[in-house]
Amino acid sequence: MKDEKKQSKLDAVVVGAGFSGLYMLLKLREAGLKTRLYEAGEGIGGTWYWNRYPGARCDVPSLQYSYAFDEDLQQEWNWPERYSAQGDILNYIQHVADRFDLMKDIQLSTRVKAAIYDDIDKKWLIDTEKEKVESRFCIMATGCLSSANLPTYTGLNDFKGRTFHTGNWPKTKVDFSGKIVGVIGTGSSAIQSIPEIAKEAGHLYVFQRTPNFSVPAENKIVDEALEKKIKANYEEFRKEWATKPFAYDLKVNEGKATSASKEELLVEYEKRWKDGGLMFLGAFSDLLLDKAANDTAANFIRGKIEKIVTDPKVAQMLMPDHFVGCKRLCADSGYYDTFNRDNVTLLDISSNSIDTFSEKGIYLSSGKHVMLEDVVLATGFDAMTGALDKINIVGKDKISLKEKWKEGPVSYLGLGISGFPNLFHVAGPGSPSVLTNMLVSIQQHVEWITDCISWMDKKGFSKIEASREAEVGWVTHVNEVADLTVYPLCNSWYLGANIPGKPRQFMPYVGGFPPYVEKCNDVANKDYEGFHLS
Ligand code: N01
Repeated sequence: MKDEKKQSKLDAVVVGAGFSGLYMLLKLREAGLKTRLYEAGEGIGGTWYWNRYPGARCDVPSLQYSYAFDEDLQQEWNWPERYSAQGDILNYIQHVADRFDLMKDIQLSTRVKAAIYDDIDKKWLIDTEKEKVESRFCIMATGCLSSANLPTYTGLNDFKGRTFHTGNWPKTKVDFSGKIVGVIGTGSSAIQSIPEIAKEAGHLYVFQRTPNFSVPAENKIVDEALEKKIKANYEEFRKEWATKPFAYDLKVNEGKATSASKEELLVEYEKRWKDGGLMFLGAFSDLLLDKAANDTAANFIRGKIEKIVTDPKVAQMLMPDHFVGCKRLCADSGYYDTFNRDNVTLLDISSNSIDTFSEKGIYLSSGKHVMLEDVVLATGFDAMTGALDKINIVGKDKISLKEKWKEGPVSYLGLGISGFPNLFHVAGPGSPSVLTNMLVSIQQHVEWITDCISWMDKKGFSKIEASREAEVGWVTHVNEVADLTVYPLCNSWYLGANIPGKPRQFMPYVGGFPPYVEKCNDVANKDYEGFHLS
């Protein structure tokens, strides 16, 4: 049958309309490339479009979690809160798209199904649901946490109540008033949504497999004096924040927990707990590097849980026994306190696991049936590689990316992949991405990619491809650095450990944002060392 799809020829295709894709579109357009962005969703915003669950908000301060590329934009925008709620971030993203007239080059509701490289004509053949496109470059801005992890419980489809995943939440408000609700999972999404759902629900059951460390977010309205101070010198502040390991103003104490006295530990942890947010991770310079140092932080948080939660058995169940930060530290608003409510019950599914769903709830392996009207799957994502796995990406040697990455993702700087010429990945595995302020990492990648393409055009190159040696060397380095920290010591999505059968490999680069930028700049200054150009 004749393929009736529209055919287009472009210089660049961008996949995904989150913060990465939108800025990528803007920069490539400015560089003179005929560019089009394809987005599966009905709207733009990526993470902030899909994650509309109650309580969803950012854990990086809003004045830093925003684009830095336009002085007028950063001056005119006013953030209402210290940590922005999902809706406010989505409004900002829409404002940016309107202000820079991006929508005209964005095609919504169009999933990219395949991208196949044609090595003879040096172009990507991209197949979307509606259109076939030929393009010199293909830029994957598909997000690190965009492919939902949906558990495959027996009987889930038979459940007659409503089922939601936090990462694919309905656009209209979900009313839990008086309902018997079950939340499965206790990661960041659960920890933000549980206190909100508990306020509405008739009864809330929390199904916990692994407890998580959380610190109070201490969200509040934006401090006007601070906003004024930052806006008076935004560029300088941004420059300074980019010199920090996490690419934002997370102040790391130079002192070590292992050489601090009990009193010093307590003073520092209390101060950080009171200030709120992920600043807690900077309490001591060895917190993420040394097990004994980390234990001091873990004990402090466990002590807080013991004080906040009135039922000692529940408090005990909520106490994690892993290292602080090796699963992403959560920032909450009243999470532990929620377990003091009469309408909230914590169920430990590590010892008494979910057996099957029934039409009216969940059977645990003990035989106990928990009656439910609504189920919220706060079960996270197939992180960093999941979104790419859904697209049939085939490189120059007819090998798919899924096949190439079957033992774990291998790429050069998280930007380019050997065997996949002219394909770039924004904030891919092997880059600092999820361990930093994403907005800063995204902008650095987008600008690096744009500079690279402009340089190629100037020099008359039509093809760029990471060398096998460069990507192997880089991934070895990424793993070596991770092994110096506590990060690989628990079962996190950073390692792919949350997805059955996914190879265990530490995916983000933990060496810090500044050294990573230095490496990227060095590669560019040496005429893209580690890449083959032709
Ligand atoms: O996902 P998660 P998330 N049966 O993977 C459990 C960012 N984020 O959506 O730990 C039962 O962290 C799983 O249990 P276990 C942030 O980077 C940021 O919460 O695997 N349980 C875990 O408890 C974050 O880290 C914010 O044993 C199952 C939970 O589900 C990342 O997104 C807010 C299960 C999943 O936790 C992901 O967070 C929200 C199963 N089959 C998200 N499968 C901010 O604050 C999984 N679980 C900015």
